Amino acid sequence: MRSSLSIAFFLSTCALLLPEASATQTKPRICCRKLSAKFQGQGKVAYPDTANYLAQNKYWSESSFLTPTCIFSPSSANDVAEAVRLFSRNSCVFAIRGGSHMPNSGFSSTDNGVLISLTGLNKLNYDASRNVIAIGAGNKWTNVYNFLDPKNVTVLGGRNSDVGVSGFLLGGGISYLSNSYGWACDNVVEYEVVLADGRIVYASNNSNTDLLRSLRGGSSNFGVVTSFTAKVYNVGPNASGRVYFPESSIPQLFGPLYNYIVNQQAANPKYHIIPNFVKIGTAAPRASFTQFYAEAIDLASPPPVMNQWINGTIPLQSQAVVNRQDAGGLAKLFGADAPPANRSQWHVTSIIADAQLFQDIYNIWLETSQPYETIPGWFNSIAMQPIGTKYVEVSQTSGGNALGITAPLVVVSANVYWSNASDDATVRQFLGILFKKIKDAAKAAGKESKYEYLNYGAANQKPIASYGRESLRKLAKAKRKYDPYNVFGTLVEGGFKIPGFQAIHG
Ligand SMILES: Cc1cc2nc3c(=O)[nH]c(=O)nc-3n(C[C@H](O)[C@H](O)[C@H](O)COP(=O)(O)OP(=O)(O)OC[C@H]3O[C@@H](n4cnc5c(N)ncnc54)[C@H](O)[C@@H]3O)c2cc1C
Ligand SMILES: *[C@@H]1O[C@H](CO)[C@@H](O)[C@H](O)[C@H]1NC(C)=O
Ligand SMILES: *[C@@H]1O[C@H](CO)[C@@H](O)[C@H](O)[C@H]1NC(C)=O
Ligand SMILES: *[C@@H]1O[C@H](CO)[C@@H](O)[C@H](O)[C@H]1NC(C)=O
Ligand SMILES: *[C@@H]1O[C@H](CO)[C@@H](O)[C@H](O)[C@H]1NC(C)=O
Ligand SMILES: *[C@@H]1O[C@H](CO)[C@@H](O)[C@H](O)[C@H]1NC(C)=O
Ligand SMILES: CC(=O)N[C@H]1CO[C@H](CO)[C@@H](O)[C@@H]1O
Repeated sequence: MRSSLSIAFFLSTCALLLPEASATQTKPRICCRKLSAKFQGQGKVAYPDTANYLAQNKYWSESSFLTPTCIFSPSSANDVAEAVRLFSRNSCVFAIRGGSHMPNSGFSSTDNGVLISLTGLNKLNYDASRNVIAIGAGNKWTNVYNFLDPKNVTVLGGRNSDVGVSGFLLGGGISYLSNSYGWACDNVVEYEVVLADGRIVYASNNSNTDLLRSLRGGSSNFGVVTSFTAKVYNVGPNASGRVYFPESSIPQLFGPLYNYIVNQQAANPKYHIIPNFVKIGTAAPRASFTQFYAEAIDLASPPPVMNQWINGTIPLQSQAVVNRQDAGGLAKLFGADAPPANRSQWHVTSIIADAQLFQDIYNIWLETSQPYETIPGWFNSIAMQPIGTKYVEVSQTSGGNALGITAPLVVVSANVYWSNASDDATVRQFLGILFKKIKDAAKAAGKESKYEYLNYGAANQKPIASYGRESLRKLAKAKRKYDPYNVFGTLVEGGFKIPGFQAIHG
């Protein structure tokens, strides 16, 4: 009954809004012209081959690069409101570019319409009395950390500082402080949002709480978020670093990793680890464990939860790097460590923690990737990141999120880089095969989990569908209320859609 309703609704939406085939070429030009007229003399609308256009049409991964008809660079929520109202009224296709780190082509980029580039929404307003910071949606985490580090406070943000604030927070957000405070999105107390009809609304604990919940995982389906107000934490001195293990040590890691997840994580919320396995070209694989401890520790004698990886019981490949750093500092370090990629693709699933399954997944990954490792520029990694009990608890006490996670799990994600566009199809095929095998192994072990983390999703995945019935029912209800004509499902062609509200392509 629900699905037939949404189909009927959806069809009426199409009739209202989808441009006719013959009009698809001229429509974006008309919208660009109208935008240029509305914002005349303000330098906010840029056309191909101009310096402004080239400056805003940059992506972390070259594979996201497309050629929008024009690029609109707002400097206020009002500017965004004017533009979105214009796009809705004229049925113009548009895309929203935050920090440009999502490597899925056509998500924060478009070939068929106007690109709204949020870079100019770069305000940072720290309110020490309320312990919050209002962050303009065009910021990258670097700007936020540079601003807050001297104040000795921090927020839950990217573990790589080059990542954008917007996409990260709208998909969830795994931060160095998540084991204490949950998903980064659980720490956003207010969203300023431009809806499809051009209204500017606020979603918080006191107003539009259904929108607040929907924006915590609902990505670009409800509006253009122009500002996020996030909780600020007084995190004291801290320690961090990264340790590498050689191939021969890898089998010894899975038992302790399982033990950490089920027995140690909840009791050590200040500790955070990113367990990652890396294969560069035909070189031997290695493990790379990034660590963060949000407290002053004796570096000569680290707490056992950290020491188990760095004291040599499991032989290391290279010296553990454990330094005093602030959260921003480590993220900035790793920002420099992961330079923009030529081509990049993520893929994601989740499992229930199990030591044997970790080992099996590692073996599957190694075996399945072997035939592909001669692809030029090959960098292939797989991470197993625990989402512990705190993540689940915190979202329940901070107004809820849309992710639908009710029990701890482990996010398993692959991230591949390569050089040539001619290898795109082969790499995507590889990731499809790899994740089918991983899911089959999890099922066989009785450890499957449906959740797919949106921010690590490939374009052909459906992460929002993985949030579960209860969450989808609430998302659909909020969708009908805040975007009744499904502008963000149809005119915004790219991005992960809510089932029943996706655009028809082709
Ligand atoms: C090197 C690297 C490191 C990463 N590290 C982490 C990490 O530590 N933790 C983690 O959880 N994730 C991490 N990620 C994943 C990251 O969270 C996602 O790629 C995220 O989507 C990036 O956000 P963005 O604003 O930069 O991306 P964009 O590509 O600009 O946007 C992503 C999506 O969000 C939409 N969107 C962006 N801004 C808005 C807005 N204001 N309103 C409405 N819709 C909007 C876009 O249209 C697009 O669909 C990392 C990614 C990379 C490449
Ligand atoms: C931040 O901490 C440092 C070192 O503890 C201290 O010297 C400095 O005054 C602090 N800054 C602020 C703004 O509190
Ligand atoms: C390494 O640290 C772990 C955890 O504290 C401990 O159990 C182990 O005995 C230590 N090994 C060595 C060689 O110090
Ligand atoms: C890209 O592919 C071409 C043709 O297959 C090859 O000649 C070239 O070396 C590749 N580029 C890189 C950077 O390896
Ligand atoms: C939001 O409301 C919930 C429930 O009333 C409360 O527990 C939580 O602390 C509030 N969060 C904020 C940030 O005010
Ligand atoms: C990869 O990207 C860099 C920087 O953008 C560029 O100089 C180089 O030519 C690209 N390589 C390939 C193979 O496309
Ligand atoms: C966020 C934060 O408080 N980080 C601290 C980490 O430790 C360094 C060095 O002790 C401090 O300078 C940072 O302020």
